[in-house]
Formats: sequence, C-alpha cells, structure tokens
Amino acid sequence: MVREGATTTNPEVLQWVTEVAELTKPSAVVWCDGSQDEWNQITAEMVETGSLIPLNKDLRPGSYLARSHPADVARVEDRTFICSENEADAGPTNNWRAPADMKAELMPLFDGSMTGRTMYVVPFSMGPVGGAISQLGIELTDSPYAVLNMRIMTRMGQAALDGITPGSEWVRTVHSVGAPLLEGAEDVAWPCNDTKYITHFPETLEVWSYGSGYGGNALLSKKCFALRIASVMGRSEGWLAEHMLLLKLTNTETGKAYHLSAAFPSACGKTNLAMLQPTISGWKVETIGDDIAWLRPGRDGRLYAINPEAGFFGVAPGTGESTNPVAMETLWGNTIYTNVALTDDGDVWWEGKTDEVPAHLTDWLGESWTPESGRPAAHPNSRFTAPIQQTPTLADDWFEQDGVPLDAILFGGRRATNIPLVAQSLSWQHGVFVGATISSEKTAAQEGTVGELRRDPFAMLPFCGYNMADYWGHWLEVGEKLGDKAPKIFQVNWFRKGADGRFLWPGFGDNSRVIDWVIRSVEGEHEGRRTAIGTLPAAGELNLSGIESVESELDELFAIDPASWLAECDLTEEFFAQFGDRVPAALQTELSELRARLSA
Ligand code: GTP
Ligand code: SPV
Ligand code: MN
Repeated sequence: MVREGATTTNPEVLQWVTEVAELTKPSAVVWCDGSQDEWNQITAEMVETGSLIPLNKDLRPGSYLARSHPADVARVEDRTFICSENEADAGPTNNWRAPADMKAELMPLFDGSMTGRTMYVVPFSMGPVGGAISQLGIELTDSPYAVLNMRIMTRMGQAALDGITPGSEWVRTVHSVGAPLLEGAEDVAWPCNDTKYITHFPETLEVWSYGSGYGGNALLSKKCFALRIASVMGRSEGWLAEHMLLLKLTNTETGKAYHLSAAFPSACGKTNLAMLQPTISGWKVETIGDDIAWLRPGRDGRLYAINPEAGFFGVAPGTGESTNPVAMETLWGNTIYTNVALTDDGDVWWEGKTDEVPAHLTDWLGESWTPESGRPAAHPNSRFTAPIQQTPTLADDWFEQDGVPLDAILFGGRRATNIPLVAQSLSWQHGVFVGATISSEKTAAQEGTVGELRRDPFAMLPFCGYNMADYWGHWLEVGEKLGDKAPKIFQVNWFRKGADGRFLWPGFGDNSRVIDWVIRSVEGEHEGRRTAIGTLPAAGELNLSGIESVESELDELFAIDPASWLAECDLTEEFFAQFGDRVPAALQTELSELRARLSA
C-alpha cells in the first residue's frame, strides 16, 4: 500500500512510512506533491464532508473557513513533552518523559489511530531547498486540514522529498488526530481526541503528536520542528532557532539596508511589527518573517537569519485596516481561516477587523450571533493561514538562500508596568540577561488566565527543546564567537499603561519611531541616556513629529522605579534558582551588577 504511490526510492523514508502505516492502519496512503491539483482535490473533499466552508468567491477567492472542536483551540503546553534521555536536558521549564517510557505510552494510542482515514505523506523544506540554514522534514498526518495548512506554511512538495537522500539529516514527524473512523460510522467536521500528546525526541529528531488538529499541535513544521527540535540541532551545530519576526529596513536617504529580528511571546505583536507601516518618513520597511527565525554565524563573522516558513499562521482578532493594513491585504484570498466568524454574505469577521460590528454573524461555534449576544464572535485565538508571497511588503530577502545579516535584536513582552518603551542593553552579555529575564502578561494563545504575568525567556518558554539555562549559555557562546560583529540587543515594551489603564504609547505604525531610534543607535548617531537598566533615548532623540501630544507621557513611558526593579531582581534570583548551577555564571554576574546599579 505504502510503496504504490511512493514518490521516493529512499529506503529510509519508505521503511519509516511503512512502519508508521503498519502501526496507525490508515485505509490509504497519499504521497503529497504540493500541487494546485492536490489542493483543489483536498479542499473539495473537505467541503463535501463539511470540514471546510467555502467563502464567497468574489469577496475571498480560494478561501475557506474551518471551525475546530470547541476544546481544541490552542497549543496545549501542559501536554507538551521533551523526551530527552536525561531529565536534566529538558530542564525545569519543560515536561519530561524518558523516550522509551513515552513511546510505550504512545504506541497503544497510535495503534490503529488512523483507521478509516487517509495518511498523507507531507515532505517539506524549512527555508529555501538547499539553503545554508535550511532543513528538511516529513509530516505523516491523518488530517487533511493539516496538509492544506502545511502547503501554505512550508515549502511543501517533491523538491523537499528529493532533498531527503539516504544518510542525510531530516526530521520525522507523525501526527494523528486520534479519531479512528470505524466502518459505517459518521465522521465529524473536526476530529480530535480529549487525550492529547505533543512529544519531541530531540536525540532522534522525531515528533509524535496525538489528539489535536489545531495550529502548532498539528502543523509540526512550526513550533515542534522549527523551534523545539531545531533549537537542539542548533545547540550542537552552533546556530539558534528563535521565536522571532524578521524585518528589512532601508534608510530612504542613504539607501542603506538593515535587518532586525524581534522575540515577543505569542500574540504580543510579532505579526504587527513584521508588517510595520511607518508613520514617520525616512524608512522603507519590508517583511521577511513573523514568527520564527533561524540564526547562524556566516563566513564573514556576522549573524545571518532566515525565516524558515512560507506563510503566516496569524492571530485574527485585533487585525484590521487601522492596526495592520498589510495583513488585511495579504488575506485577500487563498487563505484558510480557523475559528473566526462568518458573515451573512460568506465573508469572514472578527473583533477588531472593522470598527463597525456587523448586525448579524455566525460565530466561531456555528451559532447565530448579534452584537447583543454578549460573547466574542471569533475565538480570541482564531487564526488565518496565508501565503507569505501574498504580502505586499515582502522583501526579496525572503528568497535569499543563505539569509540576511542582523543588525539588531529586540526582546519584548506585554508589561503594563516597569519596563520602558525601549532600552539598549549594555553589552551582548547584558542583552542575554535581558532576554533570559523577560516576563509577559498571558494572552489567549497560551493556557491559563489572560493577563497573568509569567516569565517567558526569549519568548521561548514553551518552545525551547532543551534546558533553558543551557540555552542561555549557548546564546553567550554564539555572542563570544561573533565578538564586535554581534547585533546590538534592545528591550521594548509597547504595552505600558498609565494609572488610568490606557496604553501610554500609540503602538502599531508608531513603533517605527522606536525602530528609527534603534537603528540610529546601532549606527552610533545617538548619545542615549545611560541608566541602571540600559541606555534610553536622550531628550529629543525619539522622533515624535506628528504625535507631539505623546511628549507628556514620556516620563511615565520611560520611568524606572528602582524599588520595583529591585523587587523584580529578587524574583529573578528565585527564577534562576530553579535551574541550579546550570545558570551561566555570566548571568549571575549581570544580576548582581544590575542590583548594584539600581542601589547606587
Ligand atoms: P503568535 O502568532 O501567537 O506567535 O503571535 P504574534 O506575536 O505574531 O501576535 P500578533 O502580532 O498577531 O499580536 C496581536 C495582538 O497584539 C493584537 O491583539 C494586537 O492588537 C496587539 N498589538 C500588536 N502590536 C501592538 C502595539 O504596538 N500596541 C498595542 N497596544 N497592541 C499591539
Ligand atoms: C504561538 O502560539 O506562538 C503561535 C501559534 O505562533 S501556534 O503555531 O499554534 O503555536
Ligand atoms: Mn508564535
């Protein structure tokens, strides 16, 4: 059955696909080629079975709406496991299980889990096929929804499969929604299982995911491969896999181009910044990536970056003409929408898409909805999956085989208090300390209570495939290797609030003013104002032309209260303590020096 339609002769691939098919017992195996015909066929089948709703062809050509099971709406961090041989290699921030124990637990679940379904073989490349920083993988999945999303999110198809040659390194990922379809039984629109496992085997480059069809749980190229497994590959090979957007900035006066990456936690503004429309003149901003960046030192000693993905899996709510017009244009068609609301004329809607709220909608649960319903029409973590090549601001650099050199790295989060709008770190080592100690208020993309503050070092808390303290050590080593060619590190916070609860900073397009200060600082055009926590803009350095009223908020936006910073230092000490003596000495030094500066 497996070999019938096989589009490779690589015995390693054939054997693995055969083994997984023997275990999961699908009724058919389909080798995907990533073609338009294949897309047309799968979408037609899913429309037929009710798993996809075709949108109005005049309003949203080639686009579909999927509604998930109401309990399968986001990543499941408490069901995510790093299965390294040694528990200490997973570290205190990851759930750990011994590989053999986890396999023993999983195999009975996967046994027959694809019964009555098709198993798709989805080969894909992360990054341009054959690029210096690129990697290859295959996802075996019984979810046609995952196949469609993978076609948008990765370079999926024959070229990737052809790159997987005997003896080469590639990542094996297996995904089952965990809903065998027994003879004669009726299928549901979104099959899934109450029991969920998102498991990673970093030593053997494998991912096994069970029970969920949603986002990073099912599109295994994304968080599972490109962050958790790739971070481990990067540690041993000298590179970094990061939860970062990637931007190109061109100074329109000098013509000089710069590249910047930024790590913010889930639903904290990466897509928005990746599609920045500057409100000040002097800069052209182009998009390279919005969620994941792979960083590797290049031959010239600088740090190079690629976006390994080929699409956006973006948060819908809050995306509108006023906040992100570039995203709105990107979403014109060929887009899969998940858990948004449906308008009566067959288009999509979500909170924040337009100022005017439609009088009637079908909500994400499929229920009739009016503004009086008293509940959101779209799920707060509803998403769009759209091809990056539809982005009007896409930089040619996205196609660059070997990546782009980075000038600056930003770390950020959602912080109503304490953290200033922008601060430059005092050194690479201080920058790593800043990244390691970032905290952020929780969003709907994460489990738990929205707004609750949690540590999210490097925005990688749920995505680092090894011990977080070792990861900080790896960052320090990469910095040592880069020396004075290392990008400069900054901390930003668009989310500081005044006593009245309002955001102090207008954000969105006005973030270009902060980026302008960042790049000019990298160029040495600014003096800055050195403080205990880093270098802040000196008076007049932040371009506020056109938003002069913000001038009166600057004191609050940049206020540094030593007492509350010292209190945060105590929490940092506690946070570090969980990692025992694996915390790099350099970070303990940074903590004591920060305390000394704050107390001075
Ligand atoms: P993931 O895809 O989950 O990794 O998240 P992301 O970081 O790409 O999230 P995204 O850019 O979609 O974040 C969206 C949320 O951040 C929306 O609620 C936006 O309104 C909000 N947001 C983005 N930029 C700003 C800003 O500059 N100021 C304020 N106040 N909110 C912002
Ligand atoms: C995130 O949660 O950071 C995402 C969405 O980018 S998911 O791919 O589902 O992880
Ligand atoms: Mn993300």
